Amino acid sequence: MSFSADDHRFMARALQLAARGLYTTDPNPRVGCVLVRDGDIVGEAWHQRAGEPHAEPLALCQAGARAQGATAYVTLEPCSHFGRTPPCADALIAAGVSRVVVAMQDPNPLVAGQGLERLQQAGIAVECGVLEAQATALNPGFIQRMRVGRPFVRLKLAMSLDGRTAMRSGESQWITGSAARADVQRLRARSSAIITGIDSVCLDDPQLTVRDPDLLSEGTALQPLRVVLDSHLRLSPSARVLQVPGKVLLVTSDQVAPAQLAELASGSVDWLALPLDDQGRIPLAPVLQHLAQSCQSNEVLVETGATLAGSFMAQGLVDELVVYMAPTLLGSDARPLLELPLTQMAQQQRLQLTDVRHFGDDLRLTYKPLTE
Ligand code: AOF
Ligand code: ZN
Repeated sequence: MSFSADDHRFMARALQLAARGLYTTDPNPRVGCVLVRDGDIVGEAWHQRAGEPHAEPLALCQAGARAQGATAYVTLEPCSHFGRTPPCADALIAAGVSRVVVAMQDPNPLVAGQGLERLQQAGIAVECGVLEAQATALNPGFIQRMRVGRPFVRLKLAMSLDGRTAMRSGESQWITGSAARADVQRLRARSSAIITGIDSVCLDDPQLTVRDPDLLSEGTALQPLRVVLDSHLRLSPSARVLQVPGKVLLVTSDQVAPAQLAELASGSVDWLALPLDDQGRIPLAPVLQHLAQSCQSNEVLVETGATLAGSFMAQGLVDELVVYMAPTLLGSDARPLLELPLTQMAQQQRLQLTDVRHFGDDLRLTYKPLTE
């Protein structure tokens, strides 16, 4: 299907609007909508929060009677189901739009093509696929959760020019500068959950919250669920992850007795007990499955040390690797980027470089791990 320059232009605008929901729509996708009549935008909106109206009814409300005969540009197929809100496909039909252009189908099995079908049956011209790659990139977590029942996993690491992440003692604060750390705040804010390991918690006592005043001043950024992998429940009741407001999920071995949790338990701490794998470690795939299925987690950020980070990578569970490289040398005694037990060139993990930027004096390198 070929799309006109106007189709591209108006869908680009709808994508720009959708991106305004980057930090707020969770667990819903980020969606934008533009209504155009006779070449003029007569309504435009984006979905802001789950439970609140979707992008289409907001744009229709702005357009009023001018929606009659208009073209609707939507970054995701309009929904056809009664969720927390009524079907958007019905709202578009009722408003009398004559054409609907969407960037991509909704992977939600409750919709999955049925929204487009309903519009077509009502006699509306429907086209799908304009700027599809950009629309997909906006919601990697929602799409992966709907398609395969797993969140999109982003592994974030900070290293020196010589590829080191911490001193032998474990000391690692700070390698990167303030601009890179502000960028990490944005990665946290767009994530549904942050996973870390008990060793990192013991060593750095992180809060793992969004604290950037720019993100909080809008009053909109949601705090991610903080997930601590702690097989033998070594977490101290005074750890900062437990002191700051927000939800924590503790993942332990199923051999940990519920009574052991009593000291840590509060309304904001949930517990997931799993049988350990044959190497005595928490199995990572079931943790991710739990996050997708029980917590509706779309994007998950892994912020942890070289050992757990290496396990995520070795098990093929990383969808995106984000490495901040600081202009410093930590020396050959310092810890490596990742613990990966490789011995032959044939075992190397190839990556595709997808983005490079700098934040202050630090470089941010984004990679997609390649599978053979
Ligand atoms: C749209 N437009 O702006 C969004 C859509 O519980 P609800 O009612 O908010 O429905 C959530 C589902 O609706 C979500 O899983 C996804 O399939 C779709 N999101 N659809 O037509 C929107 N945000
Ligand atoms: Zn909808």
